Parts: sequence; structure tokens; C-alpha cells
Amino acid sequence: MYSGAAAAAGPPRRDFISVTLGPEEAVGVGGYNNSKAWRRRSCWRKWKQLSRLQRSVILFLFAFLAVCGVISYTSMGEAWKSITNKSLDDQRTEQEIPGLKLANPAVLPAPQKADTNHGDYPELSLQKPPKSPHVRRGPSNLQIKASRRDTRLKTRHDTIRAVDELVEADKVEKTEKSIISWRGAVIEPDQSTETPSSKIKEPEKPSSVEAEDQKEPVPINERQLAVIEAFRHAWKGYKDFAWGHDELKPLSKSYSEWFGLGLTLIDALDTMWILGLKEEFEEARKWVANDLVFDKNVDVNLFESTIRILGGLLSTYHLSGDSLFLEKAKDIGNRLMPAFKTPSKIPYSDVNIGRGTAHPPRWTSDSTVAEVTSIQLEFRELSRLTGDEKFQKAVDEVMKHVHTLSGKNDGLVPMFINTNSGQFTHLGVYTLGARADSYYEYLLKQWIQGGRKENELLEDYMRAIEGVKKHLLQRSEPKKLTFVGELAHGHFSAKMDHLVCFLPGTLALGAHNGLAADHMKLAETLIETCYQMYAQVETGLSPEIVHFNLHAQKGHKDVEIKPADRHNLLRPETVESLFYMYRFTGDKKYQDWGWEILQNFNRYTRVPTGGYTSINNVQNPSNPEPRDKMESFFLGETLKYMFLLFSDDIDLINLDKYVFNTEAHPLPIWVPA
Ligand code: DMJ
Repeated sequence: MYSGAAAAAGPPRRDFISVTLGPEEAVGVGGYNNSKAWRRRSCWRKWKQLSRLQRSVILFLFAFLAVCGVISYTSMGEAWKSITNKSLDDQRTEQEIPGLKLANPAVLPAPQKADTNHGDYPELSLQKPPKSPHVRRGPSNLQIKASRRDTRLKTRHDTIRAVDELVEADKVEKTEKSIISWRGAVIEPDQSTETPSSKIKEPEKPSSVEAEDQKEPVPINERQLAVIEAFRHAWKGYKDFAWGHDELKPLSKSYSEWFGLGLTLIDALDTMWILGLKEEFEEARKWVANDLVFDKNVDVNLFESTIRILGGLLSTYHLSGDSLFLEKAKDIGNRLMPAFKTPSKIPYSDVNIGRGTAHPPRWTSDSTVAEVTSIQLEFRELSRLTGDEKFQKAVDEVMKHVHTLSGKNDGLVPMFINTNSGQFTHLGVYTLGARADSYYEYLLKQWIQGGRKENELLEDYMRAIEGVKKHLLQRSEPKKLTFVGELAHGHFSAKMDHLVCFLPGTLALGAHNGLAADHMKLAETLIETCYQMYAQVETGLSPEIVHFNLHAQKGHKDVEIKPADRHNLLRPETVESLFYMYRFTGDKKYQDWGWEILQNFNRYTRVPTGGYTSINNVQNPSNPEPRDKMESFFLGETLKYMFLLFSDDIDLINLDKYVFNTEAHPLPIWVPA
């Protein structure tokens, strides 16, 4: 370890070995004399006094030890060299899937004790979570306290594992907390996700944990390799033409700025980690370390910067254990806090992160319901990591307030909320699409994050799903696809945003966590519909919005597309739900559907010089009309969920240990006491 104080004290000390052959030699006449010259003479005299045989034996021993040393050095060196070379040469076929490491313990007041009585809501009693048939799975009770070995995210890179073993065996590897560990970083829920305690205390530093894993690594398959290839292609475009900027414009080989904070780079960090793209990650990390500055006079959207930047930094911190990302997360988290200074405590939509001021959009004092209720996972986790409860307090207050509000329709919420009065506005319109979608997602996910104890969240979620069933579900013609429409002042509209396709995945996650089994049935029906939103379209890619036919008409499909809605922004929701469905059922058809979608992205949205582009017309395969923009969520979410969908390793972001935020950034589930 470098020590500044020692360096300042003088030149470095030179260590040497002194061989003392007899006390009389060390303590000469006239007292203690330890000068170098004296010691050299003393050794030589002693040597001369030895018999020839003694000298020969000593010389032989020295020679023998030297030969052994040389032999073991060369064989170690060879093994190391071949391993390193192999891993470098063959990165594509033997990608290391780095392990995960949770960092700090919980430091917040514990949520209320789990209550066996889940209130008076009839469907709140938990069922035993169903088994995923195809893969090893965690305990049915998700109040996990998994053993250290069980919790490891498996390293797939055989060569790197071999290095680990060598290093481990020789005990030459040192823990270097400031350096990212690509090997054997692991989940340590026992240590890291303990129940939030009521005392605010100094959080512990993340510790590099030695790999002890005995489980066979799951090799990367062809489809995952195709995702890695797609990611690299997208990254090449970003690197060549938009490095450090928010979004790539792949056709004009330039970029666009939204917040001017390297949005794509930050959104993609944990994807690179999960895909095992070491070099790309290191390069991006350097940019974060040297160039990412939040002290800027710029207005950012609270929700978007929370889910993409704060969420991305927090999850990367958890995966890598690198404190740089936590520092940056703290910085942006603090800078976003002025948004909560409103008369109602319902946050404003926009914050100037340099000036520390916040405001609503120019034309209204309303905020969007989904936006103010989908920042909770991130701020709660930030409190847990930093020991500063202000972040969690602010977002919990929003949830508590929304819980009590009138204006809901069987648990369904309107799309807007006023920052002055704290009341819903524009009453009477209910959707699971834009402006409301992630409210429902975060009810369930916060409940999971907090260890399934916060009953109000669960109540609101269950009530809302009942509301969906009662008011928004219909079946289309001719295929009788169940879809989620919208309700406007009592009138049903057969319109469904692609955004709604998060719902099958969320329902399946709830069912996996013990909620009503019919949620899983509904998830299975809805994911089929979301798939048909791709399959029934000429390019095999879904438009932004579809309208379903409620009446059979000759020559008409279930899905109708209006000219204004036929764009595709490379969105993740269907692939996200396919991932959950495959994890929980093991049904390979979900992987096959995802594979079709990936191929169609490659066919119609890939730009030869690097990057992918959103398109304007999913109905025209000969000219899908590229829009010249690659959204950050394509790397943050779509490709990440693709990679996870094609994986058969449930420990690759184990859903009993992690909960994804709405931008696909995995955050740890807190473990209850
Ligand atoms: C992402 O930013 C998030 O998934 C958000 O919840 C919805 N919109 C995009 C992806 O479509």
C-alpha cells in the first residue's frame, strides 16, 4: 500500500537478509557492532571454519533449492501466459460473465414488520411461489438468507476461473477496493442486504469477495453471442460518433443532447458488465471518472435522470463494487432533491442540477403520475447505501400521499397530479400506457425491494390489477387476443401502447413472489398479445401504439395501426416480459419469440456504420424510414433483457435477489431480519 507519510519521511528502506551464525559473532569485543563490513567479514570467517563436507552439503542444498525455484516459476508463468492469451484472443466465445457483489448493508429504519394479516383485501394472502421448471431456483420463500455459495453469480469464463484458482491457491491476489474486480465478485446477501436498521450509521465499504464457487459455469450460447455482437455494433456507433453525449444519431454520424450527461454511456454500463464486455466497460468507467460532471447549469427531467442515471450508477456500483459509481450516484441524488420542495411534496418534473432549482413544465403545475411514483426504488436504495434517510423519506411521502388520494377507479390512477394541491387532475382517463405505466410496476417492485413487508404498496398493486381486469381487458378478433385498452370518461378504447407490454413481466414477477396464481395466467395471455403486436406487422417489429379489432372483419388482423403510431423506438417492454416469462416457466417459445425480434431489429434498424436507429414505419419493410436516433434504453434495456432471456442461468441476475428498476438496472432486494 502506498503511504504518503512514509514517502515524505525519506528514501525507501532497502530490506536485506542477515544470517546470524553464532552469538559470539554478533556481539564482538567492545560491544554491539552491526556494521555491514563487520557482518560480511564475520560470515566469511565462519564459512572458512566449516569442514569441506559441511560446505559441500550447504552448497548442494542451495543449488537444489535454486533449481526447484526456477522450475516452479517457469511452469506457473506458462500456465498464466496461456490462460491470459486465451482469454484475450477468444473474448467473443468465452465471455466472462462477471459475478456480482453487493455492497453496503442497509442503514435505514426497518419497514414495518411483516404482518401475516395483509389487511382486509381478499387477495393479499401470499401463495407459495410456483417453481420454474427449467432451471435451478432459489427458495420458494423469498425472504432469503441464502448461503454464500448459493448466492454466487457464476463466472462462465473458464480461463478466468482457472486464473482465479491459481491466484487463490498461491495467495497472491490482494483485495484492491478501488479497482474493479472482474473475477468472482459475488452476491453476499447475508452480509450486504440486511434489514435496514433504525439507526443511521456509517455504511460499510464494499468488500471484494473471494470466489469460492464450485458450480459449473453456464456457457454462453449462440443467441447470447448474437446479442453481444449487436451490443458491440451499437457501441461502435456510439463510440465513433457520439462518445460522451446523450444519444447517437447513427445516420448523420453525430449525436443529440438531452441533458448533456452521457446518457447512453451511463445507461449501458451495467449491460456491459453483464455481457462481460470488459474493455468497453473500462473505457466507459474512465469517462465517468474523468468527464462526468453534474455541476452544470442544465434542466433535467427528475424521472428520466433518476431511472437512467441514478439507477444506472447504483446498479453498476452493486455489480462492480467500484465506489466511483456510488460517489457519482450520491452527487446526482443530492442534486435532484430540490424537485421535492413543492407545496404538496409531490415533486416537480424538472430540476436544474447546477443551480439547485426545480420547476414544473412551463404550461402547467402538474406532474405525471408515473414519473413521481417511479423514482422510489432508486432513492430508497440511495438512502440504504449512504445512511442518509432524506432520499427515502422524500419518495416514501409521495407513495403514502398517493395511497390516500381519491380519484382512483378501482385502483387505477389518473395520469396527472398537481404539485400545489397534491390532487390528481384530468380525472376520468385510465391507462396502463404512457404517464401511468410504471406506477403499477413500482408498487410491486418496491414491495419486493423492501422484503415484502410494506402492505400498502401490495394493497394498491392488487387493487389496481383487479381494476385492470374489471375495466381494461378485452379480447380482439379474429384471434381473440386478450389486450389492455384504455378508459376515457366511461368509454373503452381498444388502444394499447407498446409500453403496456411491461405488464406480463410484472404480473409474472408478482406471481413468482406468491401473489394470485391467476396473475400468471393473465401474464401468459398478455405476452402472447405483445408478441402478436410484432408478428402481425410487416417488419415483425411492433409499432408504438396499436388498436385492436373488436369485431371480426374479413381480411383484417387483430392489430390495426394508425399512420401516426407506426414508429418503433427500439423499446424493451416486450423483450423484458419475455425474459420474465422464460425465467419463470422455462418455455422455450419465449426465447424463440425474442430471437425473432432480435433478428428483425438487425434486419430493419441496424445501421452499417455502427449503431441502431428508431424507425418511422414498421409497415414498410422496403423502407422502414430510419429516424436517425438510437435511444439510450436500447443498450440499457432492450439488449440487456435479450441477453438475459437467452440465458439459462438463473443466477445471472437472480430475481430472488435483484429487482430491476424501470430502466432495467438491477438493484438488490433488501433482506428482512
Ligand atoms: C424507458 O425509459 C423505461 O422503460 C420507462 O419506464 C419507459 N420508457 C422507456 C422504454 O420504453
